[in-house]
Amino acid sequence: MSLDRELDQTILGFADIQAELNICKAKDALKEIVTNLDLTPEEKVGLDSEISGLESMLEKLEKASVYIAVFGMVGRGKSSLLNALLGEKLFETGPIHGVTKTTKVRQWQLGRDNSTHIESLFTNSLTSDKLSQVELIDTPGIDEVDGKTRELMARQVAKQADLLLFAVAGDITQVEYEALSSLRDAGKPILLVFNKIDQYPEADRLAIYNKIRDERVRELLSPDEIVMAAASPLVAKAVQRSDGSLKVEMVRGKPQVEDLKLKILEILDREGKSLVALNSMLYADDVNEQLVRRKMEIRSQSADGVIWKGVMTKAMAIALNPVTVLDLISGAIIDVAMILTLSKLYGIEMSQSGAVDLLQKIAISMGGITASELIANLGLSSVKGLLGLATPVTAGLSLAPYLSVAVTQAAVGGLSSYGIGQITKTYLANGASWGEESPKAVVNNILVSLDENSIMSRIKDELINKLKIKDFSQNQQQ
Ligand SMILES: Nc1nc2c(ncn2[C@@H]2O[C@H](COP(=O)(O)OP(=O)(O)OP(=O)(O)O)[C@@H](O)[C@H]2O)c(=O)[nH]1
Ligand SMILES: [Mg+2]
Repeated sequence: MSLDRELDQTILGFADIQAELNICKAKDALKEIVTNLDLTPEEKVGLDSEISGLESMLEKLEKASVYIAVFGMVGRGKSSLLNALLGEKLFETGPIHGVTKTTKVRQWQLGRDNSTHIESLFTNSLTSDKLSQVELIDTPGIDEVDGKTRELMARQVAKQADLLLFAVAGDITQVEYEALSSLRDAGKPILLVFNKIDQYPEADRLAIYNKIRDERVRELLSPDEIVMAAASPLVAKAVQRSDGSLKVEMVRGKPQVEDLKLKILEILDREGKSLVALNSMLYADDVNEQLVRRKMEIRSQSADGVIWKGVMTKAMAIALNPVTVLDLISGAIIDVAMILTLSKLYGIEMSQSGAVDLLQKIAISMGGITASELIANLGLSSVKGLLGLATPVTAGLSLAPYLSVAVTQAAVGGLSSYGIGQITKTYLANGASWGEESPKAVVNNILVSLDENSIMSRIKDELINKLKIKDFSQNQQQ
């Protein structure tokens, strides 16, 4: 059997090493590779941070919990806003000021049984998913408790929260400004929610909004941190009197909190908490189309982030690892970790052996850039192996040719992970199915659509940057 075939077997004949492939061991294996390499501290930092990045991502996915707290003066609709987000009246509300006396927490329930078409794609997998949750924290009005206690309470809650909402119901007062300003000090993302907009005619509402934005909170908040809502709007309804005549009555209408939901989602995404947000929002009621589309976009962006992380981890491992066979094994471990991470992102339960199977299937369908091809076509393995084994990576003079080979090889390895990642993403987005077509056709379509050159040069650039290889581009051109 040729060496290339043997290597392919190593990758594809995973049955034997499946047992080894749990995430912990993968991490250990990667760490060991790093430790055993004769690397400069600088090089180590690069690889270490990649590995721990992937690690912490996995951990976060495993036990992520996000806290969103609402603040504001009494009666501004804090509890109503949270209820509107929940789609359920879990927090007590009422016209008398000071309804909420103490801080209360409720979980934003997942897995509600009111799925729309797109939601149902994920339903099976998510209902049993204890992964991520969003906790909503309601607080008493800031003018309900005395100054010192208020300050202390607010600060404590703000410290635990990942996102702060501040509810107002019109132009903001001095007390509100001061509270907002001290909350800003907590260093958490804040949304100022202008609630009860149904109480103002359109023109007034805009005037107030503009005033808040341009005059009141200019120094504290950027315009996109302000959002309008009506948590519990009053709407006119015609009702029939007993004598048959009609009268108009004000009743509670449907909450308008879509903009708020979108903003929350955007912020959590920016803070690297999108997964959690996605899962919950996906199952919150009244998810409108816009929200669903945005969620799909964000999910896709997060997936691309995960893929890129996998790509660079793989590229780094290959670039810094002088033993080709190990490259492939650790490379496969990284791919498996990437697949598992993506499956969690898409809320699709997948065991490690499931991930290995999927990788195997993809690798077979990919053909073109499987491991053996990557080594054989470039004819780099021996060069790299020789250089890598003969001299420590850091041995001055030999570094440049080694790196030039290593970086190219790493980029090819990274490219294959990129392909694997994109294919996995498509598969998962389709509800863990290849759809109408054969896996091979799906894989081919995706591979054809990849701009290999630009992906490879992006990997190389980032790699060179990470390894802090100076003058490398000159070497490469010679
Ligand atoms: N018209 C209108 N009324 C609202 C809206 N949101 C809340 N309300 C009403 O405002 C009153 C106060 O709402 P809550 O949610 O209890 O306000 P809160 O800020 O939690 O009040 P405290 O707990 O007392 O500090 C209730 O009667 C709500 O029905 C809204 O968007 N429009
Ligand atoms: Mg309340």
